Amino acid sequence: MTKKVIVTGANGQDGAYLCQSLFKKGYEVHACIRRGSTTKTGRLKFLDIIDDIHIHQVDITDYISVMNLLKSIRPQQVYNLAAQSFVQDSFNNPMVTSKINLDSVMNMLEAIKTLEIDVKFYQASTSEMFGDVLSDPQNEDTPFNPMSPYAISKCCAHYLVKNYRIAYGMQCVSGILFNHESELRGREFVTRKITSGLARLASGDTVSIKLGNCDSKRDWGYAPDYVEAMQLMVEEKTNSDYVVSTNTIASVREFFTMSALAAGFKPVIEGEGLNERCLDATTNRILYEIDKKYYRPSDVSYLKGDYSKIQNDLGWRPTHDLPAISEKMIKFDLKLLSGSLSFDYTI
Ligand code: NAP
Ligand code: G4F
Repeated sequence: MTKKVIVTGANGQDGAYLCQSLFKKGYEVHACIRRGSTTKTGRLKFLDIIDDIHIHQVDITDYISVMNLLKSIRPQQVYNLAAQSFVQDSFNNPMVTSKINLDSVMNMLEAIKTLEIDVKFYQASTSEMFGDVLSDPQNEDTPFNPMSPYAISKCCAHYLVKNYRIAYGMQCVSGILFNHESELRGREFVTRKITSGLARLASGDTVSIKLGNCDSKRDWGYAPDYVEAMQLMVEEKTNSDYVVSTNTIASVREFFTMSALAAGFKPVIEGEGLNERCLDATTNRILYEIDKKYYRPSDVSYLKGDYSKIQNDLGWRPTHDLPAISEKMIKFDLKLLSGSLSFDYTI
């Protein structure tokens, strides 16, 4: 029998790759997206799967809508990826962030419990929950120390999933995923902001990229690898949470430098703090400058994940290192600007 699966946040970076991967493996994919004045399906169209999956317009913050979705499909698997996922925005909109990131999980779990559906539920937890880290590297036993309304909402959702598992014996797991990027990453996140900005500069534009805290270090992986890890967690018999990461770190500054080299620049960094900037040694043009508006009220300065549990239990490991990811993103952004590729994830 074909397995039915619901993916929320289906037109997000991870959602689109996940729908594609599940469809290729023979699942009946029900993609849940939010209704807007224009319905956003740009990533699903770009991956050429829009006609292969079932699209449902559902606001996951609305219990009745979630209940009706689950009742009508009665899936075997649910991947809950929908979220207000931009940390910086969560400082400006903490209530919306909490509503989307927490209420949606409560709605899903309550509806599954009430309908008594035999379903495995996956929750998109995050390394941001480790926040101001209390041990290094971070693994499944590292205590949480969140530093933003986003991270706090994700901690609450994480504990909710754990509680439904313990209290009601429900099959629900959380993947604690470290940062993962790709050609389909949203432009507000720093990696894509850098690669799309560099492609613009390489194509002749002269307006420099404005960045915030370049000392920040992250454990960056490749999104298509990470959606495979999610599926391994859902397919496994036991209900276990897993860290998914690369166990390698780089600073924002280091990511910028490798991306600038991949775009054909010769980056030279000078100055400190708010006066830091990066020049191209060949043309003397400014590539980036610091703008304090991109600093966060409280930031996470360092994240490094230990993925040995998922490697040992489920055989998962990352297949892309950061220079390879950066190069893919730069090439993609250059093609978009040259017009040889067409993709608009905002529609
Ligand atoms: P993303 O690109 O921002 O996608 C999030 C999706 O959620 C968007 O398509 C958005 O729809 C949808 N959404 C937001 N509010 C909704 C609502 N009320 N009803 C229905 N859909 C709604 O995020 P991502 O990078 O794919 O991440 C997927 C999940 O993993 C998120 O939960 C994120 O917090 C978590 N996560 C991500 C990373 C990472 O590095 N990428 C790491 C750890 C955890 P619109 O397009 O209409 O706004
Ligand atoms: O790319 P970012 O916005 O990603 P962040 O905050 O780490 O969050 C992402 O990863 C999380 C997993 O750990 C996910 F849960 C979350 O949904 C999201 O996908 O920022 C990365 C770092 C930060 O320290 C930030 O302060 O880069 C620093 N940064 C420096 N300049 C900047 C900028 N970030 C952004 N977005 N824009 C800048 O100009």
